[in-house]
Amino acid sequence: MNISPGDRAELLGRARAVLDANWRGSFTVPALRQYPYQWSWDSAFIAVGYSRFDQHRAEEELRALFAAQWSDGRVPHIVFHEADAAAPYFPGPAFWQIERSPHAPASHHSTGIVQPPVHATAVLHTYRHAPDQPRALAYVSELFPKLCAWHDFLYRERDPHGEGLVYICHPWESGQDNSPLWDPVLTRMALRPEQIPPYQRADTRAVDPAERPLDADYDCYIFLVDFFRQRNYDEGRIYREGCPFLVQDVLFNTLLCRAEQDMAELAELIGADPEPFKARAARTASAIDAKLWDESRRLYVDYDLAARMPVPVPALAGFTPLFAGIPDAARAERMLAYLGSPAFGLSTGEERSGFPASSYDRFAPDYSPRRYWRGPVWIQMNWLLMHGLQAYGYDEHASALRSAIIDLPRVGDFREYFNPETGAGYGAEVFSWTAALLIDVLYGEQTV
Ligand code: 9WN
Repeated sequence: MNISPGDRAELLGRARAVLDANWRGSFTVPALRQYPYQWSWDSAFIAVGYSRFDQHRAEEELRALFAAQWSDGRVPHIVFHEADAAAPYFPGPAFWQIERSPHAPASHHSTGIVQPPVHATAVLHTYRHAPDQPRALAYVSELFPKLCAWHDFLYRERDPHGEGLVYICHPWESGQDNSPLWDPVLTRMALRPEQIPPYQRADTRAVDPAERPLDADYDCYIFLVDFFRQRNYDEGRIYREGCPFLVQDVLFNTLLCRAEQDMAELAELIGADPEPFKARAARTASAIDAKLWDESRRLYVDYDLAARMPVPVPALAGFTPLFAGIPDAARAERMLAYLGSPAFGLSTGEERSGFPASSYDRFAPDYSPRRYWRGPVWIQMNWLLMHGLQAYGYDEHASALRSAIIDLPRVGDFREYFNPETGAGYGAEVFSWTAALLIDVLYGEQTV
């Protein structure tokens, strides 16, 4: 990577300042003005960044998140640690009403849904980079049973047919809120006004509405939260009583598979049996490969359990099984023919233009370079794919993604997501995982 030592030091300083601004003493908010609480998968990526230079914060980050774990093992997607947050957020604790569930902790306010399970992966990074290894090992021992309970929750409550694939029941659970992946499901919901509880959005106060989901999307998000709270967050009832959103998502299952692989490594570190984790990871990998692969489209696609049909949408997430080593070499080669094309801005050589990788095929009719998960580049997606491509030996493509992780904050600042054509930054400002993963990548370069 062509970055001078001076530029590297300056960029690292700016990235650390972002994390300092968002650090709340025991955890880090994604962005003070837009997301003033603790988010689950954000904290995992943030811990990966801290692992490079601050063992204490890396450990505290997930410790704070798991302090709000429910007694059934679920790790909530937001923990509302502070009653008086720095900015308004909707839906807050009063809307979620998690006290309706017997499993919710009395000690913390949180949401009742989940986000992708990147936590075991983050704990492994924290261990590997820790200067104080004995302390890191104690940390692994402390987190290990909590991670077990978390993954057990997913396999127990979200895999009704024992397929090795878990479902998500809300777009927010995917982390890719308004991805075109959900359009077929949300359209089918065809909500009537009286089904939607009254509410007021807070997310478009600080961010241009053109960069956020539509009101119609929010109606569906809020309807679903209401559906869950009416059923006291009872997973069995939510499934049996006709939840319209039940999706076996490629990204979520891939990250679970990788997390189980990483659990096997964590188990070995503390003298526990790694085999059950290896077996579960292998089962999930085979299920993803068998059920979610789309041969004609050359990527993996989600499966809509409620409608019993695949969701054939060309989202970038369909390539993430590379991160868990799921496709064989021949399949990976087929994927690369598509991923490495102008469709995702990841072509090499003369065809290259703009910044990889757009979150949605740039030639799809409803692609938008600006609207959230419908086209913009997201740093954590680049990071996942960078690792995946590297493991398969696609060094040139991996290196293009790494360059984008470094260049985008320089062009578009430490924003939440970026225009794939111009690099302009959008969404929340002073955004934590953009900084954390940049730090990880810059340190990685120093050590390879
Ligand atoms: C809802 C915090 C989160 C990320 C998600 C991203 C966005 C929230 C929102 O922000 O979602 O969870 O209000 O838009 O889509 O991936 O975890 O950074």
